[in-house]
Amino acid sequence: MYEPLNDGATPEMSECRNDLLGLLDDVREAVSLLGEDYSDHLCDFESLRERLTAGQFRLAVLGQFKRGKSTLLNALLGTQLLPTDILPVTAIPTFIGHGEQVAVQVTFEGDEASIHFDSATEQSLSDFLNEYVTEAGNPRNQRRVARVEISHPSELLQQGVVLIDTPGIGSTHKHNTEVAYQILPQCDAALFLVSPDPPITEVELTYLQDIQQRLPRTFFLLNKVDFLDEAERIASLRFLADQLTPLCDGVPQVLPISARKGLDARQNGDQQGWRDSGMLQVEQNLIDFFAREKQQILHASLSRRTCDQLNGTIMQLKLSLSALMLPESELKLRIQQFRQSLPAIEREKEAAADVLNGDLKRIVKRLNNEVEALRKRAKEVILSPVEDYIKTISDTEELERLVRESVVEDVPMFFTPVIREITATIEEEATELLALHQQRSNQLIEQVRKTAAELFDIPYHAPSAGRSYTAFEVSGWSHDLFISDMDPLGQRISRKLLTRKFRHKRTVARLRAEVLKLVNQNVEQIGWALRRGLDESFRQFGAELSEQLDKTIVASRKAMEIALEKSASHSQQTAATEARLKQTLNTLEGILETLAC
Ligand SMILES: Nc1nc2c(ncn2[C@@H]2O[C@H](COP(=O)(O)OP(=O)(O)OP(=O)(O)O)[C@@H](O)[C@H]2O)c(=O)[nH]1
Ligand SMILES: [Mg+2]
Repeated sequence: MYEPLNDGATPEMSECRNDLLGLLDDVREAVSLLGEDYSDHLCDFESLRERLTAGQFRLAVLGQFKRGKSTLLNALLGTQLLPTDILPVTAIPTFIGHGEQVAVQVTFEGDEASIHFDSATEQSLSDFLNEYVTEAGNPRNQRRVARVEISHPSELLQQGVVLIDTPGIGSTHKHNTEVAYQILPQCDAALFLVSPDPPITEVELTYLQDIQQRLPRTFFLLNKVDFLDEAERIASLRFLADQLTPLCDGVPQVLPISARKGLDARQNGDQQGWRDSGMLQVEQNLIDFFAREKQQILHASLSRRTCDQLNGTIMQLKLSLSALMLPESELKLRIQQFRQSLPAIEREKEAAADVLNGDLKRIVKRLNNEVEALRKRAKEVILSPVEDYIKTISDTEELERLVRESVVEDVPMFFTPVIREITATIEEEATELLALHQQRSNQLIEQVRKTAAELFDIPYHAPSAGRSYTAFEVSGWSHDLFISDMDPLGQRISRKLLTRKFRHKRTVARLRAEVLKLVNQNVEQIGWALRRGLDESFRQFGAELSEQLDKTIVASRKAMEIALEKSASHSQQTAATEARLKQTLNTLEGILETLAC
């Protein structure tokens, strides 16, 4: 349905993608020879291939009902297209991808033919959507809609990004909550929306926990800040940060926005209004994120899923082959033994997670020491020319001007190389630590496979190399992040009230305090970004490992159950079937080796 115009991939990324595509084609060909028993596996590989060809990166807007998810997407698209209301509205996930013109496609469960709708008027498109995606138009999904896709010419979507509008959780429509959970495996990253009315709830925090476990990246937005005055806005952001911090293992960045004001501004071509609504910042962050990380996250996540699925299929093949030789009673006994081995593996998994957390704490402590050393150095370097001016310049206005100029220049000049330096040190340490964890976790996964393999007398070969891990990265540094503006207040008051000499003395004291404050703010900002990068990397890493292990266990168990079924039905496997299984097994093992995961 969508046209991926330009997926923003570098030539290296395109080459990687083509390689993966080629491998998936080979897998498809090999697995399709295996017939019905492996049709699930075939579907999984097909859908991976589709994702890869479309180059689609799926960013979902998630949150409680009525937080303004659909309004936010309308603002980003610059049109009142998705239905919004004060009552729970969105009932069907709606995928929005790039296309030359606005059009809607509705696909149904079962045999019903899909509907394509395009129209020149925004209103008729919106009315059409109302009938299919809203609770009012399509209560409890009576129309059996499987999927709604919108194509839209928005620039934001040009690089193969698909935005997903989702039903809100927590309303009286329980099925909406279910759908909001079910959509998670189809997403690559999330925009999590909350608002101050009421503040974040327990239900949202539980949902967020699930999101954090499954998705490598979540952005946080506090919507509807147009309801708040400045003090309320600060209090709301602080409260939200307090609530989110334990779940994010660090203080997350939350952008305050008004999606409604943003939408109004977009529709009226009001640039200042767009900026004031906070939506410009959201848009820029997203564009930045898509340019920097989209391809990497997508490729990594699809390669990982391909490896996981290949491992599952290979395991099933091996077990099928082994089960051919075993009597049913013996097979049952071995399945039971496998189950009994799982609690010990679960305990080891918990222990590995504890070690990972401990390492994160240690590295954060080291970082804090580095940040304190940086604070000391920054004070010396940035305050020193200021002190020189204070000693030599007696004209108060001139002093003020020179100090300001020097600070604006010195802050980025000092901090740019320093950030690079600290980042490199921390990156190196984090990468080393994570590589060790990777090894431990590979061993654990191997243990599951080995247990199953030994129980079923399958010759066992450990994979030649584990994946190397280099994902730690401090995200989002740019020069805009340096704070180099000093507080302009104070000067006018003192000019009126104080004598010249006294005024100069007061100005000197104020300038020193302001420069010091500025240094501290910058240092805090750097520390915060690095801590966040660490938290994010370790969290993502832990979640990935846990998922890999769980998948291995499920795949092994399923393979055994299928084998048992076969054995129970006494199906006579011919030599030809056995040969076919073996041949496919060889092909898939070769492909897995090429993928090196
Ligand atoms: N004041 C204010 N109202 C907003 C803002 N954003 C959305 N709203 C209003 O909040 C209500 C809910 O907005 P929707 O976009 O439908 O919310 P949703 O999260 O998509 O809701 P569900 O689809 O039911 O989960 C509507 O009346 C919007 O006009 C905002 O920034 N400020
Ligand atoms: Mg909605």
